[in-house]
Amino acid sequence: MKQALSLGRRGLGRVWPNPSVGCVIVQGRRVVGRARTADGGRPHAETQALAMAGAAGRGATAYVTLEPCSHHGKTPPCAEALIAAGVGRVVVAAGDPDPRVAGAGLDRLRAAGIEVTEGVLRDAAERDLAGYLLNRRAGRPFVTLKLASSFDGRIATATGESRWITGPLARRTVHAMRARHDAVLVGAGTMRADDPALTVRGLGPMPQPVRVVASRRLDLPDGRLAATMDQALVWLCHGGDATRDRRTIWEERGARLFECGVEHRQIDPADMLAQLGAAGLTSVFCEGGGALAASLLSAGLVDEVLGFTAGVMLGAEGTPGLGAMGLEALAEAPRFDLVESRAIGPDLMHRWRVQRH
Ligand code: AOF
Ligand code: ZN
Repeated sequence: MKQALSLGRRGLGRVWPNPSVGCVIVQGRRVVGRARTADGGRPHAETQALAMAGAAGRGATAYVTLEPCSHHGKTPPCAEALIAAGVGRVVVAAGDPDPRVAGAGLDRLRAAGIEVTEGVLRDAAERDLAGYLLNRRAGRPFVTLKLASSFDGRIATATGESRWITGPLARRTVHAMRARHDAVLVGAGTMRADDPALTVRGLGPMPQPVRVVASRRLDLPDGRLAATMDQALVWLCHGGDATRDRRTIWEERGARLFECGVEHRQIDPADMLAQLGAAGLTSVFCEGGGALAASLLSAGLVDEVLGFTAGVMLGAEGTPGLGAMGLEALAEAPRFDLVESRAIGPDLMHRWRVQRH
């Protein structure tokens, strides 16, 4: 199952809206088939692993990170494929909350006389599949907030200089992290200040996450995003007050537009994430800016924070990494638990998981 999980993790960022499932088929002491959900979400893991195993699948044990599907979707159900291949036993890590499956996959296998074991390494599988599971259960993608700041939490000097606070290794790590998410998300302020391309670069051929920009009025610069429309999808979340002209310009360039509710003169982050979830995203990597990050945090919509801290001091005149959150008491502050901490070149990386009450 550990092998199946590690296979599944390799598909992160490549298979949305589907979960990245891993499957390993074992005959005796020999691995005869192994696969993850294919790029784009199909074929599913099991059918590919079974094809690899061929006749050796008969009487074998299949280890699958997610309950095999039982529905006739765009592909025939994996539960039927496992039965047809004559597999003797199926070991599953996590259940599939998709209402078309939700236990029916396991029932189908048992009804065919296959021995089923569930819950093996379930917690690890639920961590790997967190984005897919959250989308199925709460209708929104998993949100990781990245913050790269000085030791004192600033992201630029008073004059706006921000290149570079963290070192090249940390920036490379960020590119690798982008590739493992379905989408990268930034606010309009960051687009105006940094003119980022938001593509994954310098790592060889990599999946390109959808580039999502939250901009209430669609007043975006004609910069690198507009110049790289062919390199990765561009989705723009805007408010009802974005002018018709601006909407048309971006639509003609190939962007997909999402009209979102507006709250306190900002895009309502819950509405935005619900729409992105409905469009199929299971994970979003938010890279700022401060206003967008603060609105997501205030709304309790950040699941994980990835902090990169550089050994540089910028003082109170520097730009803070987060905008105002409207907090009145410490008890209202969103809190996170440290789950990983490591040095990346001269910088420090911390991964924090939100505390759910
Ligand atoms: C599996 N193995 O590798 C994956 C599964 O649109 P479809 O027909 O591809 O079905 C998508 C659903 O299939 C998805 O919501 C989830 O329930 C399941 N994904 N199932 O047995 C896989 N990726
Ligand atoms: Zn399937």
